[in-house]
Amino acid sequence: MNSNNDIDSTFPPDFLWGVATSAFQIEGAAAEDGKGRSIWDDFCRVPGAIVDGSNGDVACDHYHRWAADLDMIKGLGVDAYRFSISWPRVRPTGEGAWNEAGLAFYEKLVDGLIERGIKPCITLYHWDLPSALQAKGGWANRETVHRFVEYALEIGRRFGDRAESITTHNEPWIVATLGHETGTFAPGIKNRAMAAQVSHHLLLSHGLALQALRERGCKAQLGIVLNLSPTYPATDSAEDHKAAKVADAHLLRWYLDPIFHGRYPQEALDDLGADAPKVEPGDFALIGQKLDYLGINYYSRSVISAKGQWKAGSQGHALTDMGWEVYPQGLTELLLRLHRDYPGVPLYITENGAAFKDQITNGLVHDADRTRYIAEHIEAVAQAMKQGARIGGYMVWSLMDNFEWASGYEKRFGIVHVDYESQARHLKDSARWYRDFLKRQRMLRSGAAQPA
Ligand code: IFM
Repeated sequence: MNSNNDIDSTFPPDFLWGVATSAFQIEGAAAEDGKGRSIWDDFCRVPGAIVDGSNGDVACDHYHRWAADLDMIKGLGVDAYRFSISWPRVRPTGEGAWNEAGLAFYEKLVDGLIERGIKPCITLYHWDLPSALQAKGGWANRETVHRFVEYALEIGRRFGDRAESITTHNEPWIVATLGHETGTFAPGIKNRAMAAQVSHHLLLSHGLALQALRERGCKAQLGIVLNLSPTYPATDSAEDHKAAKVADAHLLRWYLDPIFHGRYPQEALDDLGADAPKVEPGDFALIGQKLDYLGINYYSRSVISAKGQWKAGSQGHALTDMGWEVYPQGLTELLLRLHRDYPGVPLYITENGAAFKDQITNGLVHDADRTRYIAEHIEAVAQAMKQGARIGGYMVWSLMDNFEWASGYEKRFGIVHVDYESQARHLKDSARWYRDFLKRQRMLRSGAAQPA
């Protein structure tokens, strides 16, 4: 890669390039057309839960602006759009009657994408559990697993023939750990044993949904998306190495090992002790359904110090506005490790991107840091592919600025700027770079251009 962020690798012709969003973060229309409440609607009302006191009531108003947003996506020249379905929009209480008006929105979205030549990649669960299910215990209640399977089957029945892929869960670690252990995300619970049980139920619901969708002949590719932040010891000391191994067992292997190897990692079980989840006979066989793909959300590495003394950026790496280190080589290393330890499944980068403080002037945003971040990570993917990893696609997080959970609207991840007052969208320089990069990739593939 040179200083203009030109990437000289040519990706395979069927490599899937995309942009990603999620329902709660962009849709708004929180109480429209019969939509039920979600745990995030509730969490946003908890004083102090969201940094800027905001909520998802309007967000990017995508529910009303979807057609123009799809035109914008088409203009970027991507192959695929990854979005999530709001469970309470299509089944307001998580059980009982389906909400046809809510389903009609996703019908329009899916058909609108296909009309524009863009592949719909659906995520079923991107964190917005119907509040009515939370009132019955939420993910800590094993019954929720069955409600999720019903939801997955209905979406599979309606969209499975048109969607490119259906992902069960986005980042179950966040749901379990931030939602139920640290309590910093919805539903705001602080209980380590419950968090471990929730993680098990999420995995079980994933496996059961995959099994049920396949039994019904669902045509879409089926998989799961994990946030995989590789862990590194802060120093060469034995304590830091040990702490990094335990952290890795909690964050990466906790979700990968049950799916691929039929067990939880012993290091994490030892650390959990009495807080380890209750696993019923046969659960691991259900969880271990074959994946058509594994989605990886990569943003940064985690550096682990046994004494908790490590400071992000102390080794000279730049930080994003989230305070996360820019560490593209971590992505290459992660992909090669996955290729080695969990072979046989195509890997997709389902999220990668960065929040930076943007300035908009006359509709222009010169987000050089974000452009460089994206280019460096695409290059990191290319490096992993050159060394043998099987990667099927890459998606930028995010299409546009949106509700960044507990950070509210203060952190901007979009390659498109959103003015939340007027809802005007403006392509940032990073979006223009991505669009031009994709154009060039198409030319390189067809032999009409020379590598940079
Ligand atoms: O905005 C989130 C997204 O919902 C899940 N992955 C990480 C992103 C950035 O924090």
